[in-house]
Amino acid sequence: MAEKSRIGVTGLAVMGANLARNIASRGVPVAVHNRTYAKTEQFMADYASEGDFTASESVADFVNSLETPRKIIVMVKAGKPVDGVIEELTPLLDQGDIIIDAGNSHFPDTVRRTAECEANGLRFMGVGVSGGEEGALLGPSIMPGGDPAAYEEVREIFESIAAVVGGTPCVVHVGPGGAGHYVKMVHNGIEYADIQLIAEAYDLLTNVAGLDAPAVGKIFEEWNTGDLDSFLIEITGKVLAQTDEKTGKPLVDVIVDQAGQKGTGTWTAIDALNLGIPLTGITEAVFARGLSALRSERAVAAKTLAGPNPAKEADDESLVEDIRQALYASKVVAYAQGFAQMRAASVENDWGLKLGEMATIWRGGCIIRARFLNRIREAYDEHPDLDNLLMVPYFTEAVANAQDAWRRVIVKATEQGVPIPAFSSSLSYYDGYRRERGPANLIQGLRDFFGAHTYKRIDTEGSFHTRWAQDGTEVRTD
Ligand code: NBP
Repeated sequence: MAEKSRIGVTGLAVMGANLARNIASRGVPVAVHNRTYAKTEQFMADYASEGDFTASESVADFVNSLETPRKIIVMVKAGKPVDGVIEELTPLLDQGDIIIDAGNSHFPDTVRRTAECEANGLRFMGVGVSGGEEGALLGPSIMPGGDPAAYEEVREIFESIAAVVGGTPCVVHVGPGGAGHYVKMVHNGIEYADIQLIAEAYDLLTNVAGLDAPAVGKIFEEWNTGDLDSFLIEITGKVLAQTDEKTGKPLVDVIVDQAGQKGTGTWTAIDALNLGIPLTGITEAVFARGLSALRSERAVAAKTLAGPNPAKEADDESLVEDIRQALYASKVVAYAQGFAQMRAASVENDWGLKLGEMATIWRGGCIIRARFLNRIREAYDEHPDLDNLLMVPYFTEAVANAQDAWRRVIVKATEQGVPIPAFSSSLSYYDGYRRERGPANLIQGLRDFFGAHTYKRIDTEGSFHTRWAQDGTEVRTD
């Protein structure tokens, strides 16, 4: 009888195939399966020589080809397909077997699936995997959630396939239940904010500083040598440097300005709204993609709605440096918000997330990998219960140093009619957060006027209502 495989992968599209190859490349025997058998056959034709793979056509044979307790990575399209695969696997599995959903599942689904599997005597793990197809093959950032004992059984394999930064693998058990997919969701949300901020900087460098795409590309290349050093800044330089073969123009200039999305940014924003956490950067990034999608409406509005008619300015070195600083400060705010959201979710769900570890495992393999995550890790190492990243000296100073430039850029963009929703909402968040007294006193007054929602006083304990439309007297309501 053939030797049993240590782990199985079902779902051999680009992510599953590359993950299976990555695992096999570490000398681990891997069982592979895909709903459509032709894909499994193709996989074996292309990669069988790379490692010890056992391919099966039926789910039953796949399950039987695994040593027990079985460990099965499900890498299929998120949503109903994951439930379908679990339903198919469940009657074929034994008590204690482990189903690992490594796709981009929505965390409430993971919470539900964990309970359903537990009721059937199975262990379930929701695992975030970032890094796209190249990451899956060469070393992703992995965010495993679920039963810690189940994680111990796959830890060695996960640590061997993850990206490594400074000798530390980019994987750690994140927390129970839906914690892994939650952290992956916020990772993707931060990715939205990062990309939107980069797009705003590109817009300003193009439409305010008057530079062409290759020149902007060189600026990003230069920025990638400093505080902004990150995968996304690096590939921005490369994308802007690309020439279109057909027209000879910069390729970005012939790409339609409509951004797609798969929904993880929206999930992050909705969850922040549910938690009551201000998450302006990520949410504005989602809205900006929505606005970009209204291409035909924008074409009409461009001819109808008045703007300030921006005059292009010549390349101005101080403007370029101002934009760099505005980008950095806005990025600090976006991360501060994303980490505050994870903290709130951890408290709400009792996940015990260690935020410094999240920064650690995002330093390599994933799309938002960046030098700057080292600073975030250090901040949480020193202050594990930090309310807000802006409050540690490194970030307090970084934003204080950048704020004049940040404000100048926002004034200039606004004067010239260039939209900068993520830059400006990040500054408004910063200004709002650093204010001891804001204007919500008036909001409370209005709410009390029209709805008797009551208010609190700065000088006395208790709740009060004023009979605004009657005799104007104040009554205590508690
Ligand atoms: P896709 O998300 O395109 O899914 C294709 C796979 O799902 C195929 O193996 C397909 O089998 C299988 N599948 C479907 Br569709 N419906 C099924 C069903 N009812 N039962 C069983 N299998 C079913 O693949 P992907 O791009 O490799 O992504 C896999 C997961 O990883 C997704 O959750 C994705 O969001 C996540 N992810 C992707 C990336 C990326 O860069 N692409 C990065 C990080 C995470 P078939 O061959 O029979 O149709």
